[in-house]
Amino acid sequence: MKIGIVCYPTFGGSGVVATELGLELSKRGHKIHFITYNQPVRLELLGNNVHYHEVNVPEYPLFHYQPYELALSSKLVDMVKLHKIEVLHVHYAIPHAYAAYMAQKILLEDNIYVPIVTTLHGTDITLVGSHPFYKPAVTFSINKSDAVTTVSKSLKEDTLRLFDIKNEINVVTNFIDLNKFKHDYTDCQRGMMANDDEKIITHISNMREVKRVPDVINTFYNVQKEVPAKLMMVGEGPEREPAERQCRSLGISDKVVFFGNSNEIDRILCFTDLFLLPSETESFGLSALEAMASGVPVISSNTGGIPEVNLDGFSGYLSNVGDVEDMSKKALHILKDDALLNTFKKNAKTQARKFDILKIVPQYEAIYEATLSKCLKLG
Ligand code: GMT
Repeated sequence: MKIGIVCYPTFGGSGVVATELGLELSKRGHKIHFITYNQPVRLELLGNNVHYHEVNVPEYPLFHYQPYELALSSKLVDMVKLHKIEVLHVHYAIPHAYAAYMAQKILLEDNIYVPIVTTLHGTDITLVGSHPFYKPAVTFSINKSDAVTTVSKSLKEDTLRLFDIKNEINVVTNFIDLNKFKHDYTDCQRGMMANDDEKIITHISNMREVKRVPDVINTFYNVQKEVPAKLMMVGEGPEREPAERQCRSLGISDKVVFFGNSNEIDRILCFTDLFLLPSETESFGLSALEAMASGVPVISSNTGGIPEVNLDGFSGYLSNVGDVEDMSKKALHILKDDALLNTFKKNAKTQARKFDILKIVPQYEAIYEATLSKCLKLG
């Protein structure tokens, strides 16, 4: 199949999922066309089956806001015609589903029907999309998609609760390429980051308010009082500066490393003992799954789709949002007992295998095929 993928090309989870999906589909013989404003950060290899088409938005001083949706719709029209793209898979409703709908309508003028598959990722529903300023357009574009998927059961429930949805919603969970997280634990060079007696705790996010970064620092602060430990903070965002200040005022700056954005997540997770994800809301928690695939147990909040990913008492522990004391207690429970830590590490890997890319990608292929045959039937 020839598939157009529209996504945000940044470090956010939706862009990562879209990129990994495209790469796996290309390995399975599909021709993939990424259409976005930058080359997606995890997209390193372009080849016979993987193409990238840049959406350009010319700056014009008259416009207070440059019209990205318009440029994207036009690019989609051109690319569908030029490369005979059969399905458009758009990740994140805003503005991608809306722009794709416009492209679909424009193409109909030339008797071309391209079905749209929309994958909802979380904040497009729970935080931004349900805002009254966007809600009518988001509802419309979800209802007009030929197929809609959410990345967890929890996000499906949120979507049905927050919007007037007429379409069927399929849950296709996020996934992981287990081969990318296969480590040899003797070769992690953890000595570069910590002493032998120190445990390594990691947090990875785009450091927005929703990630509750201060809870990460406070949990670590409690843990390091009882167990020698280092904290790895990976990612960039508005909460990074305040977090650095918080570390200084708690007197733990020498124990915390701020990496910024990294393309070496697998290497960082390789030497990690415990992962923290105390988010306010999280439709899935891809970073927790990446940690688990590396054999790292997760202490997380019990919000949104996280309990579908991190199994309480098995791959880690869940706590109520904001309950730093409970998260600290549970982190210490795991970290103080090496045998228990090893059991949790093994369990984390076992749990991650449920989300093997090889189990999930065929579900998307089936959806593409269903939309195509529906279109053929409709003539
Ligand atoms: O919250 C983020 O880190 C970014 C955001 C995105 O759209 O890229 O992530 C959302 O989609 C990810 C991939 O499906 C999910 O794993 C995240 O849980 C979800 N974030 C939220 O729901 C807050």
